[in-house]
Amino acid sequence: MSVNKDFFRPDRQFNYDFQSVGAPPTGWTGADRIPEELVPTHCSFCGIQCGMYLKVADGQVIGVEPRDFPHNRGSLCPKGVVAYQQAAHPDRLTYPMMRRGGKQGTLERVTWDEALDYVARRWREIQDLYGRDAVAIYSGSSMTNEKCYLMGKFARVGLRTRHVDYNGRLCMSSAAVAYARAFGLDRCPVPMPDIPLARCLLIVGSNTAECFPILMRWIWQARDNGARLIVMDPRQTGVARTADLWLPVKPGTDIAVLNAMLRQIIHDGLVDEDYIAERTVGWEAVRDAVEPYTPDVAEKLSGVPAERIVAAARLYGGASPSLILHARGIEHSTHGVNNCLACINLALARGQVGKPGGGTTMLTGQGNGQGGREVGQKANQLPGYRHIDVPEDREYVARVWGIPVDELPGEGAAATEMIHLMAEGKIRSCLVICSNLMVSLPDNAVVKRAIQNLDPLVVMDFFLSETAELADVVLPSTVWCEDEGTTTNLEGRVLKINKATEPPGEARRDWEIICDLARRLGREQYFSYSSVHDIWDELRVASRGGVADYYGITWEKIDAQGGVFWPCPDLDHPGTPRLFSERFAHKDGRARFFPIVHEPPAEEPGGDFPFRLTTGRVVYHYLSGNQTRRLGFLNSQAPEPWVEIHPRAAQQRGIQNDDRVRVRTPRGSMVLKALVTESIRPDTLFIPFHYGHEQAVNQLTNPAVEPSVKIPEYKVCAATIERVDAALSGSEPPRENLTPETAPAMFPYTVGEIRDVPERAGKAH
Ligand SMILES: Nc1nc2c(c(=O)[nH]1)N[C@H]1C(S)=C(S)[C@@H](COP(=O)(O)OP(=O)(O)OC[C@H]3O[C@@H](n4cnc5c(=O)[nH]c(N)nc54)[C@H](O)[C@@H]3O)O[C@H]1N2
Ligand SMILES: Nc1nc2c(c(=O)[nH]1)N[C@H]1C(S)=C(S)[C@@H](COP(=O)(O)OP(=O)(O)OC[C@H]3O[C@@H](n4cnc5c(=O)[nH]c(N)nc54)[C@H](O)[C@@H]3O)O[C@H]1N2
Ligand code: SF4
Ligand SMILES: [Mo]
Repeated sequence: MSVNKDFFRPDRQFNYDFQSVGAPPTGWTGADRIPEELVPTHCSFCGIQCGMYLKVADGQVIGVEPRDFPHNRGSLCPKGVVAYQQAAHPDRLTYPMMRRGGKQGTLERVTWDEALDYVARRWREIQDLYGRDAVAIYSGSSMTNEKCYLMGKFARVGLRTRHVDYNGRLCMSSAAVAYARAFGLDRCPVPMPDIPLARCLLIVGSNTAECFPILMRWIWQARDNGARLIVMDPRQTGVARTADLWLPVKPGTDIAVLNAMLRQIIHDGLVDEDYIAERTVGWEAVRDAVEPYTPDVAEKLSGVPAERIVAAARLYGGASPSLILHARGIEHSTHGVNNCLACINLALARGQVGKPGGGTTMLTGQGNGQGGREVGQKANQLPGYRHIDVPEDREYVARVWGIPVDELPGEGAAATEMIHLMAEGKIRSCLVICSNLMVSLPDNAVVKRAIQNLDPLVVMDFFLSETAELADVVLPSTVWCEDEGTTTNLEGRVLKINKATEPPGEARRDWEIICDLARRLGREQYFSYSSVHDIWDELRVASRGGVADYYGITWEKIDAQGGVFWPCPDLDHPGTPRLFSERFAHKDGRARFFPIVHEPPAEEPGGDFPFRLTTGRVVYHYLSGNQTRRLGFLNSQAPEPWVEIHPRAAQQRGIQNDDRVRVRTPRGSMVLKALVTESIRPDTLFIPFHYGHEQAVNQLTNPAVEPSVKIPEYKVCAATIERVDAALSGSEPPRENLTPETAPAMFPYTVGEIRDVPERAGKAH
């Protein structure tokens, strides 16, 4: 397999003619057509949300053109260039399906009436027998704000269940909570064009070049201006190869390094005492907490050479403005919140947060990862980042929705906990929208058994995902360019997605399907929207006065300004690109320090499992791969998963490049190709997670979660690797034979309150 790393080079010129980027889908007829219309919109994939024009002829999207938008300045990455090929793809689901003959039966074509009547009837039966909370919604953030908002409202008002959560739980819920705790507000504080102002960039746990290719242009610009670059990652990723300093950390041990850096900065006299005194609370405890982390102690814990830690502290501590960019490498951890808080401690001690080009930022992953977590589809949240347990928040939203406040359910289970409740039979039916949890949740054998307990499992998707394959009812919906609405990108910039074409066959828009289900549940009066704009206007009002206030954002303003940053509390307000320049969002205006100590990952290597297995992404695929594995060019570049292993480790085990190997963890095993590379620590293995069935790395991952926000520890578990011929001759321990009854025991957590509430204004988030 060849992974063409040149694709994310900033100087590469993309040719937007699709013929240069691989074969179009079968049946394609658009190659020689002249576009009649250019529809301005944004990419369907990552959190950058690059601006693009879709070329339309005869009502079909036939290509893409650059669009000069403030944050992507006309560029697209390889995924953005072919995103449009999803629309006319022959694999599109074009009619509803239901499983006949029980769980072993097949999915067969039905009419919309049959499918929706059945679902509504079953939901009524289940709720009558087992209570309202026996039906759940598992939602996603690759959808517009309007749809994410609707899913939260549909759960609470349509189904009146408390169980609604979404895939952001798996993504960066730990970072969101860290920001809410430290700053009182969860949003990236800096707009992308501020990045070149930084004199030093510290990238912690992000493969930025492959996951946010277009952000790299801002990083190169900072580098051209002389900024220093430090990258902390167990792998020498594309961006690490260009860094001044690479910190090759053992997966799961970043706190040791971050604390040692802060200790060094203190000893070097580089803390900003005035800033600490005027703008923060809690410094003394942090100063004391980091003192034991000498460079030698940190080296022992993290594997990063002590002198590199000192060098990093001096590079970072000697520059201003300095910006820390962090992502899932530290957030997918059983101490993910603390990892982020350790980054924040560094930036606050240096007086950076609130400075143009300074501070910390999380790199939000999904297309609408930011908006999806503030419009009310989280288990404990109402629109506007309001909290479902705060009486005045409940009253406000109940009033907007026109329901008595005591009808509004309380907090539900986190997405990871829902699996537990399904296995226990407490959740009996679930609507999965915009998620492919058979690929994305950890330890997926347990997930499979849990969701097979559901009757019915209802999946709304536009391609038959690995999860939809197991569904009892499949509802065909639309790809992003068949509908309109807004997304909020990783900067907090609200953008407008426009419709370029109509849904194929009988496929229907998600919001129309949801409103139709609400009608069948007898809740029509609360879902009588005639357009997406109606939903947007209600969302604006529902968010009004909340932390994430969208009230002043209109579609017209988005067009006129090139996006609008929230908070934007009234119609004359221009929006807020930079946060915290004067004050933080806590009541007293100050940021919070939190003393953080190193904790090991939930599962450490040892005995039969000597390696640390970590997982993540490659530039060519998006998340569970259900979309990108169907796009010819992208799939041709990375058609199957591989495991990265260091030459020294490979030699010890007699493994050569391209050998087939078996990787095993306490939960399962998989066979795949070895990629022998010096760019990974010798004690670490890496597998991309974009593949399904026997190619899914989530057969192996640890379902342990962060105790307060329940994000899984995707980034480290214990593993072993052997050549397949060696593996076959050895005896492999049999996997425990799980039944739905024994499955819950596999989840080392109990269902409880999600403790992501900062102290501000009682429970304001
Ligand atoms: N091409 C592509 N782009 C994407 C996506 C995609 O699927 N494909 N998904 C989008 C989404 S939803 C997200 S969340 C983002 C994710 O964006 P990133 O977080 O940048 O991507 P990941 O590959 O998950 O992990 C980042 C890095 O963390 C490293 N890492 C592993 N363990 C540790 C550790 O313990 N400490 C440190 N410091 N680093 C560690 C891995 O080696 C990896 O290089 O990307 C977004 N963009
Ligand atoms: N091992 C491992 N596992 C991981 C991660 C990791 O790094 N390692 N990363 C985690 C992260 S950060 C994330 S964000 C999750 C993502 O996990 P998922 O959310 O499960 O993955 P997606 O591929 O985004 O799934 C979205 C599904 O919804 C469909 N879809 C897209 N848009 C729409 C829409 O508008 N409407 C409808 N109805 N359907 C739509 C797509 O076709 C796809 O099948 O995976 C997590 N899992
Ligand atoms: S960087 Fe993200 S938003 Fe931009 S084209 Fe690539 S996938 Fe799409
Ligand atoms: Mo994500």
